[in-house]
Amino acid sequence: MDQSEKPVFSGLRESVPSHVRHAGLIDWVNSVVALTRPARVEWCDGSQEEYDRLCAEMVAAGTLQQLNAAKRPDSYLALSDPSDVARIEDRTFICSDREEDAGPTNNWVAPATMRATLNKLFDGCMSGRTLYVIPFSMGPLGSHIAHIGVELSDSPYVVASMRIMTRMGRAVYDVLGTDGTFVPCVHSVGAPLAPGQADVPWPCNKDVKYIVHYPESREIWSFGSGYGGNALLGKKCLALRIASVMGRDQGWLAEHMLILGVTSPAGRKTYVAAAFPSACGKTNFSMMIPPAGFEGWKVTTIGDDIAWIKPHDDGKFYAINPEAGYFGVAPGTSYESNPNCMETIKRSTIFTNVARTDDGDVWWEGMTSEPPAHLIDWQGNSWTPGCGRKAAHPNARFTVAAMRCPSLDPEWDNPEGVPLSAMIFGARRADTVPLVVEAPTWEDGVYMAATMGSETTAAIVGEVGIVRRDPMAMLPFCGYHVGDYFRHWLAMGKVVSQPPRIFNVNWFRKDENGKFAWPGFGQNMRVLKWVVDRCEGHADGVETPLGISPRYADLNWQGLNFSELRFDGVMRIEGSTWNKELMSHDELFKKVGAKLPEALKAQRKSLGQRLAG
Ligand code: SAT
Ligand code: MN
Repeated sequence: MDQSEKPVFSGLRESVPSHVRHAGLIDWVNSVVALTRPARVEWCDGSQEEYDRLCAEMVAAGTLQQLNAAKRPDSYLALSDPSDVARIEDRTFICSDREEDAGPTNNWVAPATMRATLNKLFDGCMSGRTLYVIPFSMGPLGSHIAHIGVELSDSPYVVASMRIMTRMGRAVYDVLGTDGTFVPCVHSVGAPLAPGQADVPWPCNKDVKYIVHYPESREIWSFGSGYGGNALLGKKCLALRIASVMGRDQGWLAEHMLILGVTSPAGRKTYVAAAFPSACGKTNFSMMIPPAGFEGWKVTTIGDDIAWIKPHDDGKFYAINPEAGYFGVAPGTSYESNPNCMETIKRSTIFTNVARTDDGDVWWEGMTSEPPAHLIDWQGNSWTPGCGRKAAHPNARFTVAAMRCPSLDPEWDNPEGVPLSAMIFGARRADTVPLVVEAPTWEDGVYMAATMGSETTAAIVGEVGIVRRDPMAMLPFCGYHVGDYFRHWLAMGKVVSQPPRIFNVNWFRKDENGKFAWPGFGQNMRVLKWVVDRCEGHADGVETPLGISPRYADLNWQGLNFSELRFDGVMRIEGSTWNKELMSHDELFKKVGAKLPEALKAQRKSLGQRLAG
């Protein structure tokens, strides 16, 4: 395009609302507008009116379909481009000044090189579109624990989703004042519109995608994708990758963890955080309803994906959920697996890539045992049972406000957070890893978490079912060198006098017929109760080479027919699989290289001896 033809946006300074008084922010918005050259700029206020108007505009554009208001009030369905359905780890970059600060588990490009690449891509990339200015807070607005971000995006779907997932809107500017700190986040779907060019329902760039973080200047730039963690930059990009770097520098932890509260029949409350890789049941676990046999027990939800964990004066770690909504996996969610979630998403929800029923509601695999006789699938095609295709994409999602969750913990919004008694690390493993083990010490626990392996899921673009090491379930989310991250974890255990106990679980072990050997979902309460009782000092266990485990008699089996034989099956530690497992720990440690802490090398040695002995 000839320079003279470029539609230059003018008069932005005049269009800045009077409540935006932050000169640095205005200058930055101006510079991004000059670079990306949108047709319009909209300063979002986060109001219901704005949300409703944007949704109506998206319905008119074909991006959203309004669902049947009687069946699913105030709810919408978005069908993404088939090339834009999940996080793209191989296009995610940590551009620290020094390569060694990104480490062996991150993609690294020198910041100057990356800036040159992105400058070309962002040049004019918003033409024909609206640039939305989205102010948001991760964590309660104005709380000392929260961090503010401002996302500039050319996607109205991102605006609507950010309003659900974060504290988004005008009040953020009051907190920012004239010179407050914010994380600048720039997002474009990477699909400029030429004059007169018709838009598509889900604009994205099929060929070029970049999710870029500059940890030193704490900036995020995302190009080409409109989906989930690629585009809602407060979530994985800010609250995990950038926040993990802040945590390293400031002495706290940003983790891929749900947070839940367990109340005993006697009214004692224990808070637990649990890390699992994407699409391994964090939302289900965080909203669990205790099964028969656990009368009087209650589980309440603080968060389903991210925890910011800080040392507190009383010698404990306190955790907050920086988010305000859930971007959860729909397939498999049902009144059997997660009734609280089904209630949460009954209304006011944006569904992405699920199937649509003939009466304008939604459906996905596992929602009901019998599929409807006819559906429109996630690609917009007619679908019947037995047609051989999945109706919903396996990574189909719902986006819904936390406020809608019936099990929401009254403390979920408390800026002080909740005191953690336990941390659980879990992964998806068909074999090798037993149902539950407690680490005898913090260091043992850090080793266990650091060496965790999990089968890949549809939450990431790539092959599903491959076991890979996923330290602390943070492999795709740690914004710095994984060796420094392990060191930070080891050090954090010494910062407080009562660090949480650390447990390792595996809900996904399979039996000799290839079926899940553990019933999972609400039955996980049996394990959770043992965890909580261990924290309280009144549950027994036995020492195994991996740590402390319950015997059959140490768990409450009331209300479930699960024999001791089957229990032994899910608890078994087999020499042959553990030899392989240790080799894969060694591979990870080799990859971590010179920054691997000595304490973890010592742990590896002693684990080898215990398993051999
Ligand atoms: O797409 S997201 O990154 O937000 C979901 C996930 O992978 O956990
Ligand atoms: Mn996640």
